[in-house]
Amino acid sequence: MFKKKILIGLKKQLNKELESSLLYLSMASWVEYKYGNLEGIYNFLYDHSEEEKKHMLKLIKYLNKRGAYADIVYQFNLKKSWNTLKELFQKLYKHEQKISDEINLLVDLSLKEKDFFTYNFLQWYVEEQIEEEGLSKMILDKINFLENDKGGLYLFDYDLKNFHKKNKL
Ligand code: OFO
Repeated sequence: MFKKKILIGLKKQLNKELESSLLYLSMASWVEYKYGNLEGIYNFLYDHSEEEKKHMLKLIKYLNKRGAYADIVYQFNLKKSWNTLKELFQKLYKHEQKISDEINLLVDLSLKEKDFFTYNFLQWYVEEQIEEEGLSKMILDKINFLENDKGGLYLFDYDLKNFHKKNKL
């Protein structure tokens, strides 16, 4: 049985993960439409959208298993276009930082409420956010480094394609 504050927090996080999945999906579609030749970048974003869905499913299963119905609320105000690839990846990095803050708050709450099952469950998300933030920062740093270098962008796209194959996101 969850305490009320924990239940609200976990359900909110579940919907944040769904929002993340849709944000990556929206970005993937935009990049594919605008830059059809940058398949490394848009496939990375499509695949990451699936990854976020897995984060959401983990929460759904945890809630349902412990007797709380994991209902889905999907009323998101998603951005649909960006001015540049750089702006898109800046937004993505900010988004991941925001998710990290939310996970931290949830961990803090689980300790305050002495819900050690949830504290333990959330450790997976803590680890994951270190990777997620690091990855989005690494991509943004590379994009910043490239500026308007088209040849560099081509190589970056290739890089991301291979990175993806290696990490099987
Ligand atoms: Fe679910 O980790 Fe990114 O947002």
